[in-house]
Amino acid sequence: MSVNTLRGFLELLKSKPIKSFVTPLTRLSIVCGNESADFDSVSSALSYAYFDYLYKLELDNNSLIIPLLPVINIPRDDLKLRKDITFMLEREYSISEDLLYFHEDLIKWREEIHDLKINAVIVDHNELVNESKKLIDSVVGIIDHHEDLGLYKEVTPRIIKVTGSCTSLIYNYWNDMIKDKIAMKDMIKFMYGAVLLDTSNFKHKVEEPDREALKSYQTELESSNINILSNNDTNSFDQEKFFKSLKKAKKDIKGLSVRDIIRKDYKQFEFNVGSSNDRSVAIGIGSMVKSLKWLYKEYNGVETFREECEKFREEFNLDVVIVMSSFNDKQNGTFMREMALVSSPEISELILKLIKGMAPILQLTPHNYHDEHTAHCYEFKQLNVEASRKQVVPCIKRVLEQL
Ligand SMILES: [Mn+2]
Repeated sequence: MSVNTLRGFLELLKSKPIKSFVTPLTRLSIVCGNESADFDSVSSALSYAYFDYLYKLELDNNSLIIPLLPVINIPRDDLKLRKDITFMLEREYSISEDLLYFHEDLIKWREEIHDLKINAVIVDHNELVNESKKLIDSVVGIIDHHEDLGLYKEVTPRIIKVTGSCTSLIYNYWNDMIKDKIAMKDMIKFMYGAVLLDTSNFKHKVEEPDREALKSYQTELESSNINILSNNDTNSFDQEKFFKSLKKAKKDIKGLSVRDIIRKDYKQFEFNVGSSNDRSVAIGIGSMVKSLKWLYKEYNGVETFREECEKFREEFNLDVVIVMSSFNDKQNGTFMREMALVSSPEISELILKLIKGMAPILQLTPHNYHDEHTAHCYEFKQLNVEASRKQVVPCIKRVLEQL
C-alpha cells in the first residue's frame, strides 16, 4: 500500500491490529520523544516513524514491512494542554488524537501480548527515564540534541548534536536516504514549525543542521506552492506569520489550572545526592511561557500559586517542584527567565545548598514579589537567559552530586 502523507501513514497503522506489528520473537518497535512531549518531541517521533516507513517502502515494496510505531510519551489526556501541537495536528494535518499512540498504549500492549519486548528508537532525549525505563526493554537508535550522557553506545543511528530543534537532525538524516521527496514533503510543515518554535523564528540557538534543514524546507515549499496556513490570502508561505500563529497557540494557557500549566511541558528526575547511590531526590520541572507575575495575577496571587505547587509536589511524590518561566518583557522587549521552587519541608537544608550551588551558574537573583520567603518557596530571576531546562537539568545534577 502506498502512503504519501503523515495522516495516511497513521491511518494505515490504526487500521491493523497491534499484533500484526509484533515480530515472531515478540518484539514491537516504537519511536518516542521525551516525556515533556513538547512540539519538538512530538514532531520528532512522528517524522522519524513516517520517514522510516517511507524508506522501508523504497527498500522493498513487496515484502511485509514492519513499521515503527510513533508513541507520544504522555497520558492521552495531557495532549490537549499542548495547544501548539493540537493546532498543527488538527489544522494542518486533520489528525485527531485517536490516530495517535500514547503512554497508556504501551502499558496496554504489555498487558495484552504475552512476553512482549519493546524496542525503541528514542528521539529528542538520549536516556530512558521514569516510566519509560520500565516499559521499554531496549534502545535501538537515538537522534537527539541534548547533552550526550554516553549511553547506548552501540545503537544505529546514534546522532547527538547541538541544534535548535531535534527535527533538523531527523530531516537531514532521512533526506539523504529517501528518494520520494513528494511523500517527505508532507512532513515539512510540522518540522519547520518545530525549528521555528525552538529557535524563536531563527533568532536563538540556530546551528548548522538547522540551517541545512531550513534550506531544504524552503526549496521544497517553493517548488510546490504549498500553502502552509490555509487561510492565507496569497499563495506564498509567510514564515513570520506561521511562527506567530504557532507561538500564539503555544502561549494559550488561559483557563488551564496551575497543575495543567506545570504538566503542559513537564519532566521528572531522580537525582543522586553526593557521590554514592544511597540518597536521591525526586525533582519535577515544568516550563512555561508566561511570567510568574502573569501567573500570580491569573491565579489569585503568589500564595495560591504556591499552594497549588505544593499540591502538585505531593501528588507526584516530589521533593521539589520547579517552575521555569521564559517570556519577553513587554516593557523593554528583552527575553527573561525566572525560576520558582517549592520544596518539601524535609529537605529544607538541601534545597538551600542546591540554590547556592546553582545561583552563580544560572545567575539567580531573588525576586522582589515578597520581602521574605514563605518557608520552602523560592522565586528568582534567572539572569543567565541562555540556560533553558536543557542546561538547567545537568546543572542541578552536578550540584547535587557534589554535595
Ligand atoms: Mn527538543
